[in-house]
Amino acid sequence: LVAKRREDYRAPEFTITDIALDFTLDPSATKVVSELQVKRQDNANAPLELDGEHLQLLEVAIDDLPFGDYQQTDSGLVLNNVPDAFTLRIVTQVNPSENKALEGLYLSNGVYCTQCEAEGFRRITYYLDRPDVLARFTVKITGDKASLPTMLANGNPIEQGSNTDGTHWILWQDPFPKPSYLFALVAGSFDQLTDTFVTQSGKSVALELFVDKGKRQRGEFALEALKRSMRWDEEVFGLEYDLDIYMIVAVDFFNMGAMENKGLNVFNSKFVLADQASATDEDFFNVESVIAHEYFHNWTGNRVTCRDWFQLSLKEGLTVFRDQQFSSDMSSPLSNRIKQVRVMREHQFAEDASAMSHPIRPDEVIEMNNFYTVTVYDKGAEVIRMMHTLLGAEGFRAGMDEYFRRHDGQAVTCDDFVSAMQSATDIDLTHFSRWYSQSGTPRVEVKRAYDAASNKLTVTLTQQNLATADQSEKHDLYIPLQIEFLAADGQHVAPDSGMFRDNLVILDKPVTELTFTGKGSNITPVALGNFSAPVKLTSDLTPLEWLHTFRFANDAFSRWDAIQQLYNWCIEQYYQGSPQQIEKVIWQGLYEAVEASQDNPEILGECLVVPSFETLCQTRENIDVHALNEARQTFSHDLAEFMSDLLLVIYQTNQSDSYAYEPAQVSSRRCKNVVLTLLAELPLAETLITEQFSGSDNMSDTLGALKAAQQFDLVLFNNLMNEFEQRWRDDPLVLDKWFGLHATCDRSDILAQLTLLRQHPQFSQQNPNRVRAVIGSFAFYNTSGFHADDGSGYRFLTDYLLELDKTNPQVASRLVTPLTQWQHFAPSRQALMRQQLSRLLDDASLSKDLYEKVSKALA
Ligand code: DPP
Ligand code: ZN
Repeated sequence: LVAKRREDYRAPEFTITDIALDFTLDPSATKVVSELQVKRQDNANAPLELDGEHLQLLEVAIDDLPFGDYQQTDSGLVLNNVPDAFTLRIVTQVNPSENKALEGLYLSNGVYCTQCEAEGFRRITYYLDRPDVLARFTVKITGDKASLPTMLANGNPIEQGSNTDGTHWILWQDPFPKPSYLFALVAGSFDQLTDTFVTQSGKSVALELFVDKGKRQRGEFALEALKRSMRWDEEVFGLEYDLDIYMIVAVDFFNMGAMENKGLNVFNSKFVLADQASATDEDFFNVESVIAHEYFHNWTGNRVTCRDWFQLSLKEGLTVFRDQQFSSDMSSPLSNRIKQVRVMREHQFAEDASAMSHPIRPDEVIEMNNFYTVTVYDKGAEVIRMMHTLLGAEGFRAGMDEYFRRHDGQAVTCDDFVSAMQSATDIDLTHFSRWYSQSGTPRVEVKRAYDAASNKLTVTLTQQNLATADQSEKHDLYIPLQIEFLAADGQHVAPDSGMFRDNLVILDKPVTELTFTGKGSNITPVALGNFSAPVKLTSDLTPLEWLHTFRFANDAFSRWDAIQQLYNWCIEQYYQGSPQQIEKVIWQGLYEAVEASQDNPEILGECLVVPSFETLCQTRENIDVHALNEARQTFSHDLAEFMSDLLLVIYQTNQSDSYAYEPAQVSSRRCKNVVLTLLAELPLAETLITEQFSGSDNMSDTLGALKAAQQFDLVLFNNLMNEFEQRWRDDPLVLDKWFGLHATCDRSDILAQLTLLRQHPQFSQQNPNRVRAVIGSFAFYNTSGFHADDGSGYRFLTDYLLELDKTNPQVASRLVTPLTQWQHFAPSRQALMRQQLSRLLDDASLSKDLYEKVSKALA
């Protein structure tokens, strides 16, 4: 298996200007007739090499004459001696019901649907399946009228009719040339929600949402979210929708979250269906943000697309940034920012420290599906955000306008994007653009030195870029660091010089110094405000200075982060076996910080979350997993005990009357449930948990009670879980929460539990949501079970992956991630993990998805 390299990109030798597809749907033998208008792009006499996999070829014709001068290979079809411009007709047959990989055309609960990004279209027909070939699509679908009343494809429906054999047909036309990865087809029987959106220029757009029969009411929120997204993109970026109709279909079997196919988004039902009874606040949030994300792709992804898949962050980093800005405008900037940073610190930092480390624009890929990563998406969004910080909102908007002016209708590169941004202001982005090519998490260290003789304090900011698995040589980056400085009385002070802007300093060399003359030695630097760059920060602040920061910093994120740093420090004392290092004044300071924030449930709720085990791992080496996990637990317990009276008051004051999904209630509810989880460390929590569970009128509180019960004890947990299962046993989407809670439970018989869960009537190995809920939750979040000292957790995952890989390599490859992230652990544990990775690599039939990750992790 050889990797493809970014630097080997070559423009296609042929292009396809038009494609007419004709589908005759059948569960096991769907016929696909494809008629392509092909044009040679260069003068060479090259053969036409089309991509195609898992296809049964029935017929090839050129300009209406049968054509025989071709070879079929493992990966496609090579046609020799073809003319410079011609019509190519290819007839293939596919088997949707056997397609368990969920790429190409497959059946999801009786619904025909497609997933083509990145390279699924080649499982439908032979084609130039690459994003830089843009064609106009016409799609005819013929199917059984009774069972498939709805048949959809991209663009607008232009003709339809019935046949005498009980089938009907419809013809769709998409006026916008597009790459094959944006093609979609859906056919089935749905409940439908409809609405209209009038764009800012007065054009009326039909909105249509298709959900499983009986789920109409659960789709209402998504439809409203869509309208909010459409309005927001007009207001903030001046971007209007461009077709007459926008459709969203929810399907139950889906590898990813959702897919932005032109005019016809296909969604994992998890990110469409939501109502008070069945969805948590977090679910509502995710639905709104994924709806927005896919909608925003219409411009950043579809109108301007990627030249090649190495450029994936061009559309994903940018679109994640856009959906983050939207979510922040819809609710609250602080909790949004914290959510984003948690993803970075828990998952992206881990990836960047692992063998899968790659720049946001990767250089080498074996299986593209492996690169839909937190690095490409979330670190990619952080890189866009830094540009936004540097250019300012206006400069950024000007750059975006220029990007669309230059590239609408084109397939372009990350360099093209940066160049458009460059044109907007005088800020030189040359050095900055290194963020696209360099992997790894930079470390930034803040240190102080005071010279009494000259009464001068020097703050030294050092950046360090360590070698990663994929790159041994590193360069200094261009890091925008938001920073403020507090004097002992809490007043702000400014350095003598050296700031790029108020509260912003640029680190563009190994060491940057800021000095304070005549202001004494007692100055606290508050660095990385709003998480202005995706870096790991270390500093010489004392525990009391973190508390000082919490009291006086202007930046809300820095205030939250100060408490997190302090927790981290405290947990370290437990981990080192000397919790007595945490003096009374620190416990007292934490108490007062919480007490002083009672009127702000948003920051309070976030501050009462102790850093996750995964986050704690990112700043440590040679970790003793169980000791660290226990240190974290014991600290949480002692914290809860120390402030139990206060926590009770907060719990009681954050009770809302009747449920609504709106920012103030969401913050208050979150605060209440975070407090309940902490209180679950103490005996008094039992009544609170039971009462909240039985009195709850919404899923957030129900789930909050279950999580607290999981923390509290096994008896209570099992009782409530059984009750929950009775109520929701026929609702797989809700039951996923139940599966996940069982799979993350800290208990010695966890593997037996997992085996039972796999036998549950609602579990299905074919369904990615179920698999993620059971196996994914266990591998990613069950610290004690997954990391069992005898290696049984690793073995369990490996056994499962060996099975799953045969049907769905894409999902298997996602779930192997925790096993590949052994770098921070003690050597004996690394050996156990590598042992299981070797078992995977020994499997001769391993998919290239798993092969790529496993072989790197063992290198
Ligand atoms: N392009 C999709 C998304 O991120 C993933 N396939 O929206
Ligand atoms: Zn996306």
